[in-house]
Amino acid sequence: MSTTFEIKVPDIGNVHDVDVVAVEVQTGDVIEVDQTLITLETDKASMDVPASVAGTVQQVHLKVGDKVNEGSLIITVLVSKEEAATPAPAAEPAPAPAPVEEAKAIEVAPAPKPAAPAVVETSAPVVSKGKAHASPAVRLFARELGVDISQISQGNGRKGRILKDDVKAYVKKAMTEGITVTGGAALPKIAVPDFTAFGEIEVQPLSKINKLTGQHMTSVWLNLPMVTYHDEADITEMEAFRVALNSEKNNTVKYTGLLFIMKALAAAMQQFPRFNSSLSSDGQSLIFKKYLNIGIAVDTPNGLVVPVVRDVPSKSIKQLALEIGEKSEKARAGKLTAADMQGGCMSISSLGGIGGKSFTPIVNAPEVAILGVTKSSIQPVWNGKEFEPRLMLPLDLTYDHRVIDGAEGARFMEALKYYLGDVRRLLV
Ligand code: CAO
Repeated sequence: MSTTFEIKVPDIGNVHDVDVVAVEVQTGDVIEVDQTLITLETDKASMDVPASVAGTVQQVHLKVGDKVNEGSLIITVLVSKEEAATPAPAAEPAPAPAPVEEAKAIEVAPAPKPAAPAVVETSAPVVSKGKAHASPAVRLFARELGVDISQISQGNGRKGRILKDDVKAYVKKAMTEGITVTGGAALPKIAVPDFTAFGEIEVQPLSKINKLTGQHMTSVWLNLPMVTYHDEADITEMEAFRVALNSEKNNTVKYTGLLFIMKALAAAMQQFPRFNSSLSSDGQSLIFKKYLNIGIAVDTPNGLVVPVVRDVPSKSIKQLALEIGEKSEKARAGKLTAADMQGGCMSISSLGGIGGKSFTPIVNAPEVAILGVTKSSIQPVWNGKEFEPRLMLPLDLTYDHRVIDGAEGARFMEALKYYLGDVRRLLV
């Protein structure tokens, strides 16, 4: 005697239209509890959705490339009465499926695959308390994630057996709540008080861009040892040239300093190729890029986005002006595609149109450096005989100190100043 169950996409948090990147089962397969059915992927994480009942797959309702939401139907399973009576619990409490006449929806808890399992201490020796009750496959899985399985006190399998989902839930907790792990401590959370105790408040949800930028910035801040080097470039001649270009008869383009900065940056990156590299994911090698694209941070009503301008060395200042105009307009209209924001080699964050004397921009990893720009101003500069009024542009170079050392950072800045000091040098 059998009955039919539907397994649907569970609560996957506040994300929508999530990509299906793998479908692990097909019609006719005999599946077990905990077996991965599909893998979902968002910009930031991927997660396996496991089966919470054993049985025979009657129909698969999804394919790779589909976009799903909470409640999307994954598979229909034919479950024997015996199996249905003893379902394994999911990692988080899920209703045990009771056999009923009509198809019943079962929601299973997704188990996020950590993007950075390094949060869990891996270097400390694994000291087993000898109490963990888990299969060899689950132990291997835990070892791969650097989890000391003895730290998981109770599993959700039969008789407290530790399941893969328990390991995943442990890692999830370590990443989000900061479990203290052997030999080290994860970050403590910041306590948020009840502000209503002090006065009226209004809560506004963050935009998707705000949230993604926040996650990325936090991960960069925690992973990269960054140094910011400050200096000023004398752009008096560059400015005279820029103003002359803007006032030329029949000129239809707006030339801003940013365009010259992009060209000068590209020239300096060609001179110092480490600035156009990325560390490999195992941190054992440097990947040098033979192309040179520059990301430009653009301020939009929804948050910060970084469209990428490709092949900067081959483009004229005029072409760059048109492209920046078009890309920043697209950015502010929320119309940039993912492709528009990929492939950057180094980024520029220019606050010069607003103000500032200096700041410490955060590297847009896996890039290894970023250039910050604030507002130029006339400064008295000693020319050997007297103080001369010169237009000085403050520059802030943040770099990943694992890739670039201080002397190279300083030399890079000198090269940048050299090109900006007289933009004719860019032609040589
Ligand atoms: N010093 C003095 N004036 C400057 C300047 C500088 N460094 N940079 C720009 N300006 C001037 C421009 O010449 C222009 O003047 P006019 O209006 O008189 O012609 C004005 O400031 C506005 O420039 P702009 O911002 O329109 O153009 P841009 O090419 O300099 O910058 C863009 C384009 C897209 C980078 C910019 O509009 C922007 O969004 N900046 C914010 C980026 C940001 O948020 N960074 C922070 C990231 S970290 O959180």
